[in-house]
Amino acid sequence: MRVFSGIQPSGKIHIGNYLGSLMQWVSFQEKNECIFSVVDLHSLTVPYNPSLLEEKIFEKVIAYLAAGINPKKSIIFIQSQVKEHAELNWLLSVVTPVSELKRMTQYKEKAKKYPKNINAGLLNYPILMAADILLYDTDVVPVGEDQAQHLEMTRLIARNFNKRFGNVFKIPKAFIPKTGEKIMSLTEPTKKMSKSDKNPKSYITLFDSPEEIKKKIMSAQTDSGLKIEYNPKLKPGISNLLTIYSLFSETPINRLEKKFEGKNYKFFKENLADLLIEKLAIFREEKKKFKKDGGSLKRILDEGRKKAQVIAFKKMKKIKKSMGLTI
Ligand code: AQP
Repeated sequence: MRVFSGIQPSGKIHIGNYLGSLMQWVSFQEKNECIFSVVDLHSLTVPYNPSLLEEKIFEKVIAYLAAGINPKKSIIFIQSQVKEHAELNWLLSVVTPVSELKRMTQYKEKAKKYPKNINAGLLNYPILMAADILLYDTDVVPVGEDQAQHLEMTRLIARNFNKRFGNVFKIPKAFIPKTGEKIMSLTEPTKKMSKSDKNPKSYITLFDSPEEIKKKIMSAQTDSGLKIEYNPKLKPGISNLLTIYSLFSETPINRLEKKFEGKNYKFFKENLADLLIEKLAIFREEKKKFKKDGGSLKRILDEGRKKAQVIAFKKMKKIKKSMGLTI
């Protein structure tokens, strides 16, 4: 199977991105042909600082490598360096209904969040995402739950295109994990943990220092109860922390409930902070390593770009031909 996924460099990569998406990539890598991109063109749709963008892009690549993505097995590349993504975005736009784009939850939420920046890119985001996926004849796309709607849109665009121009695209499937598909904010546990949240206490980044991790976990919002139990409706805060604990420790939630029976929230949070400090150490170490050796990061990306370009160029020819364009 061919697997494709990406993360946008819109902010600091957090444990939600890791548990919902990046961690799945590592398991897919064992038996599949995988392509992982830093989808930088997507991040241009919200306000950003151009002088900080490159650093954010490199940080995502370091996170991929530290998580266990092996550049000898999988392709790692930066989206904007393979021009076919932007080109296909345009071609797919002619089979994409505007009415469907306007229905997208992410578009509505981001338009509300940035009322002075409701740009066409924000509306067209799902078309570019479809281009990313369809360009590589992708079978499976591992993503968190928030991207399920966009994946459906990709499938719709592919079907529309195939109906009009012949059987050009594979119809990809989303892979959404059963647990960790939606990690919630630490400060407002009924809201998704998000990179672009203005409050840095709402998320734990993969590169946070031990002190930051401890502070954020200890101040995470919980209810006034005493019992450490999983009940997302009544106890969203503690349930979210249990989910995070369970995934990082590879322990089922019911075993954790037993383990922490009779213990208070403070004790549980201290344990969780220690666990995260230990599990995220690899990200801090790799970042330090690559700071000293930026050249090897560039080499990995160069190789990835070349491999992605070969696949994208070949596919583009086929797509353009099917549309009657001169190639
Ligand atoms: N809270 C989350 N829980 C589980 N999975 C999540 N993902 C995002 N948030 C959570 C998954 O992470 C991958 C990368 O996301 P993205 O960079 O494409 O952007 P996003 O989905 O919009 O994620 P953010 O963190 O909320 O970023 P901003 O704030 O910039 O919009 C995706 O697979 C996503 O599902």
